[in-house]
Amino acid sequence: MEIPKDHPRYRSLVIRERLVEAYKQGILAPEGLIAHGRGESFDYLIGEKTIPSADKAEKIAAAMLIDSEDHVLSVNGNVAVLAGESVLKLAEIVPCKVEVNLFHRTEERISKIANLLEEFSEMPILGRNTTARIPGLDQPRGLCEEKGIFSADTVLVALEDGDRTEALVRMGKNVIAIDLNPWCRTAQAATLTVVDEVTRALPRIIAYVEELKENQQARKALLESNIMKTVLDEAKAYIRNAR
Ligand code: PTJ
Repeated sequence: MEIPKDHPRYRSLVIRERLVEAYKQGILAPEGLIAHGRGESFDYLIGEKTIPSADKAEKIAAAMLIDSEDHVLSVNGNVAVLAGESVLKLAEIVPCKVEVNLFHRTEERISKIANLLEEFSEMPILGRNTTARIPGLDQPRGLCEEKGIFSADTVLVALEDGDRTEALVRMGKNVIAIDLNPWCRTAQAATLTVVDEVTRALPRIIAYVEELKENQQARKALLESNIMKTVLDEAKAYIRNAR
């Protein structure tokens, strides 16, 4: 469908078309379209912009990623379609690994999503060779790579399912979540939650990685600030007071 450039909701409509197209190609799960609608409703409530608490969380996320030893960016269908290029850019500058890990897992979708991500970088994309399992997640979505999510100390997830986030935290990992709904289980369970839209959040985290990479003192101060949970409460308060 041709979307007129002067339509007041041009960007939103273009993104919807992209998601529908990805669904037709078997990259996006049908449930991904529903998930996107859930996200859009929360994005309306925060004014479709990065709120101050998200900005703080994005800066802490950058510091956490730089100072982790073994970090993985976990990618599902929605994240690949919406922000695949940003994921690879972040992975290259941190640097860290990228693994496809799906809720509605099929080998065909894993392969299609990995192929899509490979268009943005020459980095190896993990997720095809899953020999490990996240303890307590018996469904196929618990499968992961031994040298990827399974052994990581920090995992960044976006638009993620609560069970998997909780299981990763139980494994002792730092989980950085990007999710527009501060009340969802992922947001509650994650070590740090960025309440922002994924296509806004990732470029901002990239910019903070660039800013903080050579500034160990600033990173130390951020990581010792102990505001991981405060930023989530601030996002909830922002939405409560928004309308
Ligand atoms: O590709 P798969 O098979 O791994 O499946 C991925 C989906 C997204 C379908 C799966 O993880 C799922 O069903 O997710 P949920 O449970 O619907 O949760 C999605 C969460 O992401 C919700 O809390 C939404 O508010 C949030 N969300 C949706 N779109 C965005 C978002 N958060 C940030 N940016 C978005 N664009």
